[in-house]
Amino acid sequence: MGIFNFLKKKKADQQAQPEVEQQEQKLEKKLFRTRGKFKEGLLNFVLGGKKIDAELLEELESQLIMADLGVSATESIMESIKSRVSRAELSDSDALKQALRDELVELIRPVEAPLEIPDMDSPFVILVIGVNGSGKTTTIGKLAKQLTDGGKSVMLAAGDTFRAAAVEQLQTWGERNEVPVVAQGSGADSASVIFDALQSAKARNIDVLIADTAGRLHTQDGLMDELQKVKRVLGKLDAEAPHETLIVLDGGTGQNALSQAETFHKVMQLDGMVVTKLDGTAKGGIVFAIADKLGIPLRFIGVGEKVEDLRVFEADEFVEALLAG
Ligand SMILES: Nc1nc2c(ncn2[C@@H]2O[C@H](COP(=O)(O)OP(=O)(O)OP(=O)(O)O)[C@@H](O)[C@H]2O)c(=O)[nH]1
Ligand SMILES: [Mg+2]
Repeated sequence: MGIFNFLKKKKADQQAQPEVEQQEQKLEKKLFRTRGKFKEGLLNFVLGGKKIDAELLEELESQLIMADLGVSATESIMESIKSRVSRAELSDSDALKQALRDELVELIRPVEAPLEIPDMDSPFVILVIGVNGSGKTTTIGKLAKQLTDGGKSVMLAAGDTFRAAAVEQLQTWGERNEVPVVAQGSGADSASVIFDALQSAKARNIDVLIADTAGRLHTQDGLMDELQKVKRVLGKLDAEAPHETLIVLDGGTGQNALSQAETFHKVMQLDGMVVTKLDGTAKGGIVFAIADKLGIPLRFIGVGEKVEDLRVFEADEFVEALLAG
């Protein structure tokens, strides 16, 4: 069983107990601001038993766009809702709300695919990429802690050699969680740091190596070249590595996050995504836009700065939390 399925199972086992119900509510709490933005207008205007007519549907459409869902995700939802209206399946606003909920879940269900870390002879390598400030290093720290708590041995590679502070930030996370960090001085070659780390992880029988990378270099092309080089060099030690190329996106940046993911995907072929800062003023709709456009597994969402604020993404739970109250 993959470690995150193990964590999910643990959660399911506990579900009957009231204390875990509180945990469930936590996501709602965490998404409190995002929910405000997302629901503002979206559901409120449907309240009050308004008749479902063309005007109301048009209003719904523009609210979805404003919530950051983007045009194509909005269109796919509206198409389905309109056809249900024309079949007279949605007679009142409650039915419309339920339909909206269902459509939202359906849109993101395909990207609900938790990270599975299989038992292997050599380390499972996670290469973490994304623009500066998106939350890469923080996400690595949280992930490292969750994995070690789940019984995996973890090593970190300080592949963001662009900023001296980046190495220190990763080392702090490492010390806090008693996880070894492989680093060279700032200005070192990122690919060579990560290569050394994989060699060392192999020698020490480490289960998971997580590599941090820079989010910004002097030029965007320079960054993409560097990331490709990291991938190439890792391939020399293990043809399958990196096993997971994981992009971290700041949910607060709206449609920018989508275009970043597209750019990185073209160059690096992403295996998974993390959307962070959904506890902030993000509108939340970006998760739907990304799911619709890219269809890449959304492994985790970040809803705060604590270790437990990195959560396995679950479509139902996410929509419930966004529309709660
Ligand atoms: N509220 C909130 N803050 C977050 C979350 N994830 C990351 N942050 C914060 O976002 C800021 C940037 O995070 P980093 O992890 O340093 O981002 P990075 O991608 O490593 O940035 P660079 O190293 O500059 O490329 C930090 O202050 C984090 O604490 C989240 O889910 N919620
Ligand atoms: Mg960083």
